[in-house]
Amino acid sequence: MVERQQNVPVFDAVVVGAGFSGLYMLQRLREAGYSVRVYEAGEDVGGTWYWNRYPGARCDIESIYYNYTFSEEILNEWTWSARYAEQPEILSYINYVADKLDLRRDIQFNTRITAARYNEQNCNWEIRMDDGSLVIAEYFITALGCLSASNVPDLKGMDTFKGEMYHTGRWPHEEVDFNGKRVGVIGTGSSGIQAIPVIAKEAGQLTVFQRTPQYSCPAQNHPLDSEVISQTRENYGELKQLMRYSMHGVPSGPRMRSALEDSPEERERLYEKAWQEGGLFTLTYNYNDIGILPEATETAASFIRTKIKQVVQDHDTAQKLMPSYYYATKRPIIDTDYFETYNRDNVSLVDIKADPIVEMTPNGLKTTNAEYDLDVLVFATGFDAMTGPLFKIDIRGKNDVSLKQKWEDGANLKTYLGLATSGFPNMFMLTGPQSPSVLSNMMVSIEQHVDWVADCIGYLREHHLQAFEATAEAEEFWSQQCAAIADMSLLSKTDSWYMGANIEGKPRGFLAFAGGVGLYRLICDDVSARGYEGFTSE
Ligand code: FAD
Ligand code: N01
Repeated sequence: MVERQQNVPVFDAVVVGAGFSGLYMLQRLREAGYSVRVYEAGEDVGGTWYWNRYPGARCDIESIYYNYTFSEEILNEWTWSARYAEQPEILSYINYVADKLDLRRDIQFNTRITAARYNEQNCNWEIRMDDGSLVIAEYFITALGCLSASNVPDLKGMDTFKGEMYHTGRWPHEEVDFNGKRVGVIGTGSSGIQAIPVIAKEAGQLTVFQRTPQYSCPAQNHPLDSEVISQTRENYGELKQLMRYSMHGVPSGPRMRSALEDSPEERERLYEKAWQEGGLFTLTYNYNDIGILPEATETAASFIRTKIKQVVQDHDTAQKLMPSYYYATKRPIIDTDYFETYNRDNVSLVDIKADPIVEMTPNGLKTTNAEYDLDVLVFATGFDAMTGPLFKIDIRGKNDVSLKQKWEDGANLKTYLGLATSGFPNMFMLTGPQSPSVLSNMMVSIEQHVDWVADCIGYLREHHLQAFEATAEAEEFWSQQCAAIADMSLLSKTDSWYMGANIEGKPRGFLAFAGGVGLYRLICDDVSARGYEGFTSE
C-alpha cells in the first residue's frame, strides 16, 4: 500500500489515452470543474489516427458522421474533404479539436501507464507510470482504445531478417520508401486491404501472404461537394438523433425485409446498386437478416464472390481470394481497387493456409513450399482487441485481484454494460468489452460512454457516494445477455477478432454488445434513471 506521500499528485480523475475517447472525457470532466490528468503513451493526441499512418489508411464510416457531435461550433467549423477522409486529415481534425479546447495542457505525453491499484481504505486509485512515478485519483478511467495493442506474430527467425519491418498500427512518422523494392504484406483485414493497393503502385514486387480471404466492397470514395456539407450541417440535429438510436451509429438502418423474400433477380439488382453506391453497410442494409440467417447471408456472400471472379483475371488467384465465412460476421470492409490490384504484374498472392509460413530468414520469408526474398515486410496482422490494452496494465481491484486474473478464462469476462466490472470500484472503461464499440460508428459509442460516465461522476459527487461498483449479479446478467444476443446471429460462428480468435491462446467469447447502439443507450439511460441500478456504493 502506498503511504500518502507529499509529492504524489492527486486528481479527481485520471484518464488513460488521448484518442477520441480520452480527449472528450477530459473536456467533459474539466467543464464540470474536476481536476483531471490524461496520460498518453504516444507523443501527441490522436490515438488510432496517431499510430496508424500506413499508406491508404482512412475511415470506413462517412467522414461527416465520423466526428464529434457534442459541439455545434466544431461541427460548423470543420469541413471534410472526402466521403472517407484519409488518416492525415482525421489526425488534423483531432489536433484542431485539441487546440480549440486547449486540451494539451492537461495531458502528459510519452507516458505509459503500467499499473493501477485500488486502495480500499482511501477509495481511490494509485496509478503508476513507466518511469516509476505515481499519481492518485478517485476515478480511474481507461480510454485505451479497442484496437491499440498491435498483434505482431512471433515468427521463427524474425530477428535475423536484414530488411525493414513495420506493423500498420505502429507506422513510422517518416515516409516509408517502397520504390522498386520487394515488399511482403502479411494480413488481409481492413488495414491490409487499404494498404495493399497503395503499396503495389510503388513497390517493385509485392507479395501478399493471406491466411483468410475477405469479403470487401468498393468504398466509392469521392470528394464531398459543398451542397452535401451544407445540407448535413442544416440537418445535423435530426441526423444526430437518428445516429444515436440506430443499430450501428449511422443515420440509416436495415430495411425490414428478409433477403429470402425477394426474387434472385431483385436481390441482384439491389446488391448491384449497393456495389455501385459503395459504403460500409449499404449492401447489408438491403435486408435485416444478413449476418443472422445462413441462407440470407449466403445471398450477399455469393454476390461478392461473383464480383471477385469478374474482377480478378487470373483464375487461381481469384480462387484463393474466395471468402467462405459467414459474410458480415467480421467488420465489413470497403476498399479502393483491392481486388483490381491482383491484376497487376508486380503483385502475387500466397495462400498461407495451404502453404504456411515456416520462418523468416535474413533475406525474407520461407513457406513450406517456397522462399520469398524481401526488402520490406509489412505486418497488417491486426490487434489483440478489446482486452489486450487493458491487460497490458497491471490493474488490481479489491483484495488485490488483477483484472487479468478475474477475466482469465473467456467465460469469466464479465462487465456491467461494458463500462464497469465488479471488484474494481470507481473504474470506468470507455468502449470497454461488452459494449457496442467496435460494432458501430465508434464516435457515437464514444460520446455516449463519455457522457454517461461524466453524468455518473456528477451524481456520485452530488450524493457523496464513494466506492461505486458494479454488482456481481448485474455483471453476470449483462454478460449472459451479451453472449445470448451474439448467439442470435452468426457473429459467434466465425473465427474473428470479435471472438478473440486471432490471438493464439486467447479465450474465445464474443467481446461486444451486438444489440445496437440505440438499444444500448436506452438501457444505460434506464440504469442511471433508476439511481444506477446494478451498482453499489458506500
Ligand atoms: P484510440 O484511438 O485507440 O486511443 C487510445 C490511446 O490510448 C492510444 O493513443 C494509446 O497510445 C493510448 N494508450 C493505450 N494504452 C495506454 C497505456 N497503458 N498508457 C498510456 N496510453 C495508453 N472506427 C470507426 O467507427 N470508424 C472508422 O472508420 C474507423 N477506422 C479505423 C481505422 C483503423 C486503422 C483502426 C485501427 C481503427 C479504426 N476505427 C474506426 C476504430 C477506432 O479505433 C475508433 O474509431 C477510435 O479512433 C478509437 O478512439 P479511442 O480514443 O477510444 O481509442
Ligand atoms: O486487423 P484484422 P486489421 N499469420 O485482425 C492476419 C479496424 N480498422 O488491422 O483473418 C498470418 O482484421 C489475419 O488473418 P485471419 C476495423 O475495425 C478499420 O486489418 O485472422 N496472418 C487477417 O487477415 C478492423 O476490423 C479500418 O486468418 C495473420 C489480418 O492479419 C480492425 O481495425 C482500417 C496472423 C488481420 O486482420 C482490425 O483490422 C483498419 C498470423 N500470425 C482497421 N495474425 C477502416 O477501414 C493475423 N493475421 C476504417
